[in-house]
Amino acid sequence: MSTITNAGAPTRADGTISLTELREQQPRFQGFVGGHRACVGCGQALAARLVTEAAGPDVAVANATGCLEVFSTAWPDSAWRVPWLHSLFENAGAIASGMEAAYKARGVSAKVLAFAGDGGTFDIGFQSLSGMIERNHNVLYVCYDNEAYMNTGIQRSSSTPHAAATTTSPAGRERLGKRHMKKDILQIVAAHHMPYAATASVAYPSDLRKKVRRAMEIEGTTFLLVHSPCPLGWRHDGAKSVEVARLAVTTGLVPIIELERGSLTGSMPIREPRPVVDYLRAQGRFEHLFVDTPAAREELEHIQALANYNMERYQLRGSGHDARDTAGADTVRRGGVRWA
Ligand SMILES: Cc1ncc(C[n+]2csc(CCOP(=O)(O)OP(=O)(O)O)c2C)c(N)n1
Ligand code: SF4
Repeated sequence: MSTITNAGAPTRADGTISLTELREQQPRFQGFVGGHRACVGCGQALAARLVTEAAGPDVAVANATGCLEVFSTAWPDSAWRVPWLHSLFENAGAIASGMEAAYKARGVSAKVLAFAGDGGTFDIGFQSLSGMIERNHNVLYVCYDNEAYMNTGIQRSSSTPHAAATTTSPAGRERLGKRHMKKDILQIVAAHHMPYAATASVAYPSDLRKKVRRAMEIEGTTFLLVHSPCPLGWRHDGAKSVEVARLAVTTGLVPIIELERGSLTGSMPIREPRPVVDYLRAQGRFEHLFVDTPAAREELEHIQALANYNMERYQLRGSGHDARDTAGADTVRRGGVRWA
């Protein structure tokens, strides 16, 4: 049996503890467990773990195809410890709607969660997502946003940020990465008059868990967009995923906000904003912007202007008295045990 050592948990005389024993001692429910095949440092794997942990056992998942499904369900293994159903790329919203209606008809009390990547949400599954929100099914829809179609080889999606290089928006002499802007999916779903739509990041796990719990309490459709680094597609070291995700927030490029019935009701303040180049330089998908040409300089200025716009629009600039702190007040807990 595989063993690991852990300074924070009870151990055997030889200093080891079996994984089964460790899991049994964990105070938190784990709906998504290890043994999957995600790349090292995959933000989606971390996000799925945090979301299911916060959601608890009384849920059922509809999962659109994409990296999350592929790396977690390779026959004969499954990383899921809750009822889980495959959906197509284009219909997680429709499948989740049907599951919720079936549970209701049978008098079963369980919350349905729909999981999809940005390709399955912003692009190909958008029609069924929109229908589900309009009908106000009692579903929490979580989009794991890694900003491209990663599972099929890093093709751009409408969530890919402006100027990022992907295999279908390469950087070259003609163009510096993706020409178009990232679609503002949060405002688009919020325009359906839905009760709750929010953003979160794997760099802020307590905030993410809190939002899952808040969304679960609401009757009707709720939406959570989780910014989830992909070391393979973003081209950064897998050990730096949380650092990169945090920079996305502290530069203002990924605002962490809550919208209720379309109105802004919450935002994570940024006490010490960082320049966007700190975030961009950390990733190979933006490396073409760091050459000394007028076009590259113009792109960098443009991206900084986008971050400044977010800071103003959502009033993200924080002060020393803010309760939450973007400099890392949250620490990642592993399965309820705080590791030394
Ligand atoms: C209608 C349809 N088009 C294309 C595909 C192939 N396909 C499967 S997953 C995928 C990309 C998924 O991207 P995303 O939803 O962003 O998830 P990620 O893999 O990045 O997590 C594609 C293109 C498909 N299965 N169905
Ligand atoms: S390609 Fe990206 S999203 Fe897919 S498993 Fe690897 S790190 Fe995760």
